[in-house]
Amino acid sequence: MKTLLGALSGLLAAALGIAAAELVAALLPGVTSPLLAVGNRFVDWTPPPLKDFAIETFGSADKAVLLGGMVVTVAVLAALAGALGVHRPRVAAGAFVVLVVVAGAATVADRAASAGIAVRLVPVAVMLLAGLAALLGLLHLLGSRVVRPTTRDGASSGTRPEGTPPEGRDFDRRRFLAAAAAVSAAAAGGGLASRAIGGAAASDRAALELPAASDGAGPIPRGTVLDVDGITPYVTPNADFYRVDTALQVPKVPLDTWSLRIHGMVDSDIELTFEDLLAMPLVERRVTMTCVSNPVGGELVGTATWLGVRTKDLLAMAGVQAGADAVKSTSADDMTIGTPLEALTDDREALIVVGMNGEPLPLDHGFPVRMITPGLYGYVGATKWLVDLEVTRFADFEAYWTPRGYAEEAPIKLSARIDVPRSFARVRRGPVTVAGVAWAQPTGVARVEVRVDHGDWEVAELGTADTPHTWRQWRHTWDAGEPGGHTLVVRCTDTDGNVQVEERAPVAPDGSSGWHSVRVTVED
Ligand SMILES: Nc1nc2c(c(=O)[nH]1)N[C@H]1C(S)=C(S)[C@@H](COP(=O)(O)O)O[C@H]1N2
Ligand SMILES: [Mo]
Repeated sequence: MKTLLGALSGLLAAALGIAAAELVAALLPGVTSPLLAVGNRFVDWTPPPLKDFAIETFGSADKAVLLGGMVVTVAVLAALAGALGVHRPRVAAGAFVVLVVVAGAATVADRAASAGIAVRLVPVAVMLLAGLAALLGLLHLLGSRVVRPTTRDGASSGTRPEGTPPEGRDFDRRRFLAAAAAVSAAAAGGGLASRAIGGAAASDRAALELPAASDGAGPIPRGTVLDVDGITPYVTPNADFYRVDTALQVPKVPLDTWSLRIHGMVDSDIELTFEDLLAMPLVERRVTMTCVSNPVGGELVGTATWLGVRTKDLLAMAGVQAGADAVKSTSADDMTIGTPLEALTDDREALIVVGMNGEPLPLDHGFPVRMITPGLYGYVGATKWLVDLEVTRFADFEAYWTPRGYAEEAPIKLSARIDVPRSFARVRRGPVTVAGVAWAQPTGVARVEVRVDHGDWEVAELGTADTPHTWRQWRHTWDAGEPGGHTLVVRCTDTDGNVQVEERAPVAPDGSSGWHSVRVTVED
């Protein structure tokens, strides 16, 4: 019984320590909470193959899985320490200090933190004091103080040390429970308060009304959207848009704290507020975006209507100097991304984006401001929570993903995907609709072909071309005759005549290649 209450004391002390640290971290600008800092270490140290596995297996839930695993680990360790602490409070305190030191090291090293070291350590100190006080206080109430380290023989032989009242009656149960309830309430209160503080960005977003574009995306052409059951929608709703980033907790950037610095190899440094940005000419463009981690046939791809300022207009304001070939962008959570200067200034119209499908950017997708660079994988051109653009040279810096096994420059490879029928579907004999999407930036999709088993390639029908930077829906009618298993394969060709290659490539270092296929069974 006492062991259980000791474990409970450990758990509650850890909860209070973490909640207090979260609250203090939320109040201090530029400071990462210890829990997130430890998580960020895991994210940064995860080898790319494991990261790709996590993205493929858990999708956008990868972060929840990591955080859940951390919470369970900390809970188990804290409960163990508390249980041990019933007889050995010093050991429990020591274990707690070790956990805090680990969290402290992660906090000091955190990439998302911008405050000075001393300030970064404030939440850690609070965690130590609050957690330790709760732990020792609760253990004290359990009556463990009468066990002195010198009476070890008594404890280890299983008999009670001299002077200890019998188990179960040796402590004031009411006082312990009252104290435990108080610690729980304080932990819950701290947790809720720290969440509420993060709400400023959300309420700014809710209240924000973006100006209209002076140069709109225009209506979607007639015939672009094909009427096929189960095909990917031409424009991806925000709620369904894939999400890939290293942020365990989405950076919450209130509008009045946001600014964009443009500096480096420029004639004059500039710093813009959100208002300054909105005062510039806004354009709206439909662009398909995808992730380098998207496997053949994968779902990490979407199309949205983006509203923003042309990146080249912003760079021109600062005046790019000769010799520069790259822009290093930095986010509020200190992600760094390197983009070829040319991709940001040529006629593909890279954007500094504020709106997505008629709304302010969702918090998950970079509120208040992100980059969208048509034709480049997200990790080299789509910085979310953007705060800094440095005009520079590739030779002079290394972006976050570069030492992690990904190419410095990565244009999107052309690709086609079969949406219907789904893999392992059972279909009836007769006409079967095969359909999906294909993308080939920067020139656009010219042709999509479908092959059944080892038959001839047959040309599919394409939705009307919208822009070279948006995908095209396609469909084909297959006359399914022979009952049994069949393999459907798709490939696309761009308007320059480049045909999608059959050769399989993994996602690292610069994106997957290979034809997507699905296996279906024709029923008798
Ligand atoms: N700050 C920040 N921006 C980021 C990332 C990130 O981890 N942090 N990931 C990039 C990657 S790998 C991709 S594919 C896109 C994904 O954008 P989305 O989540 O809006 O789809 O964001 C890019 N921008
Ligand atoms: Mo990505």
